[in-house]
Amino acid sequence: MSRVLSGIQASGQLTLGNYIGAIQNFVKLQDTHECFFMVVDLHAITVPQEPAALREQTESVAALFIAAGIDPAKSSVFVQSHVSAHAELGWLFTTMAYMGELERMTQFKDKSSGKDSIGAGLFVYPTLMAADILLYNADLVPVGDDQKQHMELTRDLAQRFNARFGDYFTIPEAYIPKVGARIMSLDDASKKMSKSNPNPASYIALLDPPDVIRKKISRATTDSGREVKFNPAEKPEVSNLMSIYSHCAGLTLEEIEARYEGQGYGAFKKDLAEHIVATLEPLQAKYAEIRSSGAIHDILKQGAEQVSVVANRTLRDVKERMGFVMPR
Ligand code: AQP
Repeated sequence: MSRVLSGIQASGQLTLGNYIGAIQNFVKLQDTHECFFMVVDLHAITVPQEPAALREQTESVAALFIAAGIDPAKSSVFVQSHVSAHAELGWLFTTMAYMGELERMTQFKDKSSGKDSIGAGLFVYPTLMAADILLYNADLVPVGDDQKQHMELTRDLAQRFNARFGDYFTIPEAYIPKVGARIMSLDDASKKMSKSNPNPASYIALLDPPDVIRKKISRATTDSGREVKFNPAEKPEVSNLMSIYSHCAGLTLEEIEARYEGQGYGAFKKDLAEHIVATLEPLQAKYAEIRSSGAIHDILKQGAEQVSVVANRTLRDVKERMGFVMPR
């Protein structure tokens, strides 16, 4: 059975973008693959995090995984920092990566642009991500479109290691959904919807109450036209809302166009908000149950124990191949 590894940063409240672009696919893949899903906290601190917020976000992401349908009996769910091999292999890959290739990463350029002081962690983020994936010799990595470049670097680092130290790593493939791989901001369709965007009106958080969702959708930017048509080049805002609609209502884009022909944006937005509310309500109810039961700690402990066996074996093999003296 081929192996899947993916994760989500504990860097804020999860958004509908994380759900459509990532979590929904995680849930599907667990029936056909051996799955490892992690809450990524070591990456989250590449931008400053308040300790209390980091703690809360980490538990919240883990509980949302379970609430969305990831089943700990089928998949291993764990926190990145609970498995110290991630940080250690990350360092080994940092020594093998070139400054030039890290400088080319668009996520680094986006997140560092306009900042006076840029954390070194943000720069070496992709080498830690490569370690996350290669520690488990994952075959498939479900990610949104924005992670394509990091995936290419992971493949390059795996090949570089194999060429220098002998064939060891599986070269992983990115698994990018055809629709929904990039859900855009509600206030600016040129930017992807992001949980760390300081403007909460730019995203739908998975835990937003129904009235907040309705308000955010009613205020979402559209254009001066009135046609509900899917045309990302000319109507990026409406097309983005249509992608969200399609995911939440289970309708094709053509069906949505037909349904709102000649009706303008008002009715479309009103229905869209209700479809989002209906999609998130069961997830929110399950989330509240999981949080109040405290079960998440046991799930994470069990997950870390399961994956550590694989991770520690990989780290030992890698260090031996690189020439480290192993303790006897
Ligand atoms: N807008 C999006 N549309 C589709 N997929 C998305 N993903 C994120 N945003 C969208 C996918 O969610 C997974 C987890 O992402 P992450 O938290 O590890 O990092 P990210 O891609 O940087 O996500 P955010 O929400 O934008 O986080 P911040 O704001 O902290 O940087 C990935 O598979 C990603 O593709």
